[in-house]
Amino acid sequence: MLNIVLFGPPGAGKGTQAANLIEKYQLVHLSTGDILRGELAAKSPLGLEAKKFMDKGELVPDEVVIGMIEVKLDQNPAAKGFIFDGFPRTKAQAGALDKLLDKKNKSITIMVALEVEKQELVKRLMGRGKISGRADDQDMNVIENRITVYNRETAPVIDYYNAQKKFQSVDGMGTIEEIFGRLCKTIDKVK
Ligand code: B4P
Repeated sequence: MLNIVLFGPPGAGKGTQAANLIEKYQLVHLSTGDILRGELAAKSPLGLEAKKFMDKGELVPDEVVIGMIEVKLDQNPAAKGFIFDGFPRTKAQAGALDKLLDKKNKSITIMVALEVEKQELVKRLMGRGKISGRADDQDMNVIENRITVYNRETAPVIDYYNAQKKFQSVDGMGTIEEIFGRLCKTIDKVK
């Protein structure tokens, strides 16, 4: 089984690369951002609660996203593996994910972190904001806060996987194809 944590700051290309990786390795894509936006579009109680955090560029509470991931894991018992995109975003989420996987006799194979310069992140997010209509991509203050929250709460997740010798850094600057090539090379070494 191949279980990949695809990691990086907002706008690093996680969602973009996950779409290519699931096709190549036949994995199930679990994006907490996509799941939350789905709940938001459906105006579910969970979505309406999450909106308060997402609109400000803050993280949704750990217990909410951990519960969502458990449901999705249980919905895919025959999966060959998973790509966790945008999750875990805190050390508490990383610990909870290990516990969940352990219960099912599974584990994370590798954590790949896309490294992208801040100026490029802002450019990509503002670019997407113009076409997607995503509220959190259209306001410079919200984008700045997402990057600050990433540095404060999410970047420490690297230490968590480094301690398990599962962390790999990948250059996330360049074309989508170039970055995909680098990711595959890194993943193929541990597959
Ligand atoms: P996410 O949906 O995870 O969104 P994201 O961090 O903005 O990155 P995404 O992966 O979608 O974008 P990508 O880099 O592919 O999170 C949104 C919000 O949900 C969070 O702020 C938080 O509130 C909440 N949330 C989600 N998960 C959570 C969790 N686990 N815990 C708590 N809260 C959580 O792409 C960005 C743009 O760049 C795209 O337009 C793309 O086309 C472009 N791009 C990609 N690669 C490129 C390249 N190589 N060159 C040029 N452009 C490129």
